[in-house]
This record gives sequence, structure tokens and C-alpha cells, in this order.
Amino acid sequence: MATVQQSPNRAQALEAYYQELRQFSTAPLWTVLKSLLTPTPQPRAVPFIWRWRELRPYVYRAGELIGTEEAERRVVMLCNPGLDGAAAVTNTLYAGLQLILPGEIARTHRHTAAAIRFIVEGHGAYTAVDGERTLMNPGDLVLTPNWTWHDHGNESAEPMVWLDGLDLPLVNAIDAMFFEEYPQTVQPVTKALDDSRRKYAQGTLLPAYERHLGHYSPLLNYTWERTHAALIELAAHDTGSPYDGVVLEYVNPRTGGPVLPTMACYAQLLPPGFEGQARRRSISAIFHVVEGEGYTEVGNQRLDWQAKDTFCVPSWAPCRHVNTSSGKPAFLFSFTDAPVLQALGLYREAAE
Ligand code: GTQ
Repeated sequence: MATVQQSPNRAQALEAYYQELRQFSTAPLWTVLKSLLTPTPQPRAVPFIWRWRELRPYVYRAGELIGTEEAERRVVMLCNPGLDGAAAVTNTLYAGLQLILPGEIARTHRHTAAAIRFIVEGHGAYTAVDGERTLMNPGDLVLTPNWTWHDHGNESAEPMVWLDGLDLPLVNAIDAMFFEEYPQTVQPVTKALDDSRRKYAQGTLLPAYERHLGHYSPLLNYTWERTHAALIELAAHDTGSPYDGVVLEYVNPRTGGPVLPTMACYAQLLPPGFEGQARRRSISAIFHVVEGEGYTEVGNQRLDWQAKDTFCVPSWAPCRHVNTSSGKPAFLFSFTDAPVLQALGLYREAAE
């Protein structure tokens, strides 16, 4: 029969035992079990807001200090203060502010991390993905799915800045990163400008002669013009969700599912004076303010926001949105890792 040694030497014996385990690259579970099997998620990422007013000068300063040729991508990354300087907003999601000046090219490459771009300012720079170009404008959502060739170029007369969103920390955590340079700076354009918009932006009528294969949306650019109109039209007759107001998911028109297998994107309208209810979700979310003023309570933090600010909501933090304007709606864009949690049976939510 097993017995536990009760002598005062037990503590010493255990310590010696732990020391011995180490030489075989092993360790006792019982000293760390409670920190591994936590009752709820304990993200190291903290609720945080990056204010455009503060960051804008630094984004443009990068344009004076380094060119796209040297940088490959000229991006000021958003680094969560809880993650020790890692290139990450949460354990799964990355974000950054990318600047491209008139006449510049960000050369063609591809990687297994997927990306989204949400345009912050400037008009008419392009992103090309697998032979198709789109001209980008503020509020547009542009997709760069996993392993697609992409380059950016600015043939307009003004600088352009967009928010990059990538699943880079997730892809690196699961050791699935691959990266390749294209043999030429600019990839050949093989399709008409905005080819996919004509085919796929009209979600209820899709080309019957083309089967888009792949686990991502075939639509390259979800324009703000359409998104904004859809939100306004819906909000005129519907109050939406008590948590999120009038919220729309950008979907893959072929499946109705998320735009990318690792990231879901949303646009929401908070009606004037909207005071949302609080809710927790087992996902990471990054929000970007398109228009309006208000605040989001994340746990015990109040994040006061205005246009072009970016903030994050770590997993399982209670989250509540408020539009402080009594006259104007507020518009938020967001992206999350929800498809990953859903695919793995790990998605949970709870009202507070
Ligand atoms: O534009 O391809 O922010 O590859 C990070 C990595 C942007 C991009 C980022 C990238 C890109």
C-alpha cells in the first residue's frame, strides 16, 4: 500500500526529487496544475487602446526614415503591454498600421499567416492578390488569404495608411509559418480591376460558371460604401443586438461562413446613445473605430475612443460598448479569432 512520507524531511525530499526530475526534462504536474487548468481563460494580454491622435505622427515619421524597399512592409506594430513586447495584440492576433507613400511599392510575397487590411486614410492605392487588383478607400476591408501572392502599390497622389490584421501569433504558435518572395517586385495583373467585386459582392447572385475553391472568401474588397449603406439601411428598422447594436458579419458569399478560416470580421453601428449590455466571449477581438465617439468597458478598464483608434478585448473579459453621442451613430469595425475557437469546439459566451 502506498504511503506518504510525513517526516519533516518531506519538504526537503520533494525539493530534491524535483531537482532530479529536471535532469530528465520532466517536472511534477501537481505544483503547477492550478495555473494550467484555470477555471476561466487568463490571458496575459490586457485591454488596451492605441489612439490615432498619438500614433499618427509616428506612422508618418516612419515614412521619412525608411522606404518600403528596405522595410518590405513599413508597419508600426501594435504590441500589447501584457505580452512583453511580442509582435502581438493577443496570443492569436497581430495588428499594425502600415504606411505607403505615393510612388511606393511593397513588393510581392506570400505567407501562411492570413491578413486583412482595414483602410484608415488615403485614397486609391492598390492591393493585388493572385493577379487581381483593387483600389482602396477609407473603411474598405481587403483580404489577403493564407498563401496568396500579394503586393501593395500607391499610384495616387496621397499617402495611405491601413490597419493590418494577421493571425501571425497563432500561425507561429502552431509552427505553421511559411514565407516566400515572388521573383518580381510587382506580380502580373491577370484579372480585370475588382474582378471579384463584380462576381461576388452581390451575395445572393453568384457566378454559376466559376467554382471558387479554397477555404476563404473569393471577394477581395468589401467596400465601406456597401458596408455603410447596409448598416444604415438595417438600423433604420432594427435595433440589433443588446450587446453589439446593429452588427453585421462580413461573410464568404459561397458559404455564409467567416471570410477567412482563422479570422472573422464585423462592422457594427451603435445607435445614438446606445448603452450595450456586458458579455464575455472566449475569443480575442480587435476593434477599430470608423466614426463616432464613445467608450468600451473591458473588465475594469474604460477605453474612451474616437475615430481611427484601435483597441483590443482579450478572451473572457466582460465587454460593453457605449455610444456617448445622443445625435450620431458610431461605427466600429472588428476582427476576431472566433472561427478557430468555433472549429475546435472552444467557443463560449456568457452575459454578465
Ligand atoms: O502587408 O503583407 O503588418 O506580410 C505584417 C506582415 C503586413 C503585408 C504586416 C505582412 C504584411
